[in-house]
Amino acid sequence: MGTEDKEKIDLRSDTVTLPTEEMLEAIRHAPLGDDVYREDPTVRKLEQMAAEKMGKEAALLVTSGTQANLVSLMNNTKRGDLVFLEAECHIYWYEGGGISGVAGLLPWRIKGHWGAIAPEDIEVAIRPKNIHFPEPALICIENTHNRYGGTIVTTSQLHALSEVAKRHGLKFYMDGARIFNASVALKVNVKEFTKHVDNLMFCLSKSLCCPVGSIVAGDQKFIEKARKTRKILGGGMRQAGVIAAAGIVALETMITRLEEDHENAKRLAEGLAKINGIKVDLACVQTNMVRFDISGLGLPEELFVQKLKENNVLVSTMGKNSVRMVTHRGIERDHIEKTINAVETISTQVHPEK
Ligand code: TLP
Repeated sequence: MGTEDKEKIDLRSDTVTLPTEEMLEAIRHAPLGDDVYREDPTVRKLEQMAAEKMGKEAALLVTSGTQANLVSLMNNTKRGDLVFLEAECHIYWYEGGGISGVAGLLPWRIKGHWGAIAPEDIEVAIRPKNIHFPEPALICIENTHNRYGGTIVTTSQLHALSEVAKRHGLKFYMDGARIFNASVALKVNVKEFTKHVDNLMFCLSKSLCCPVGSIVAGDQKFIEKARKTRKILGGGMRQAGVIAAAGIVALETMITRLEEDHENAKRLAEGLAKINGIKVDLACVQTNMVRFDISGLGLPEELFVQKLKENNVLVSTMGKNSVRMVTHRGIERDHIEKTINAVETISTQVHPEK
């Protein structure tokens, strides 16, 4: 949670997490060098650890999840190519249109079920070679899926999509910003997810609590090219060991605790589901997010957010009548109960008769 006000329950995102004491200590003592010259030993160590964890040949530290996606999009394609992605994905919704504006790609959105695109829907979208058509190059999947409320694309769904990609000579990429949440929730090694994709990214700066940073992982050639692309995009960093040091601690200590966040999200969702005017699909609550519908309250979402803020609970909206709460380190059971009570109070204010 933010430092400025300890009373606030900040459920807007897991990006608000602060580094742990151990991370700050590691940053203080990290051996450093110029990483553009590849002379930062701490960055090298993190990249090697990350590659091993992901079961890929190599990895690259980048500044953010958005930069990781952009570098990967550019690396897997050439300008003018077509990219298949799920209709609600982060790349399309929240990355400033970089997929087209910077990478020069044509996004082809396919509506999925809770973030998983049906392989047959991609098959239908792929057209035969023809002088009129843009060249299809890449399939992107997001795991866990943000706008569906942290839902998991399972390993068998990934396998089926990878078969389509192979059959049509397409690359397969995963925005795995929260892939460790999926791995912990399903109790399967993260490599069971990553083995199906050619390359991927994950974020250090979300529920793993690092202050900055994401990782791109793939084969040697891909990562070599990504290093150049990152430089072009202004992401070549110098003594980046100060970032990597926290990343190493995150990979060593912050993964298994995600289970707590998932339990808290479940408890939160169950509590919210009982409140008059709130609709939650409990089956969607699979990791550390709760997305719910407030249309039954008859309040515009901005007003609902404002009222919660007055009760010291910060949340974010995901569109009309839709609200998102994200659990993370620093959110305890007590905060969950207080949040449920705050929503209940709002509901009683707008529906006093019930
Ligand atoms: N998501 C943020 C906001 O941008 C919405 C959040 O609070 O959830 N992929 C996925 C699936 C993401 O959820 C995010 C961030 C990113 C990429 C981008 O990461 P950053 O913020 O590091 O650029």
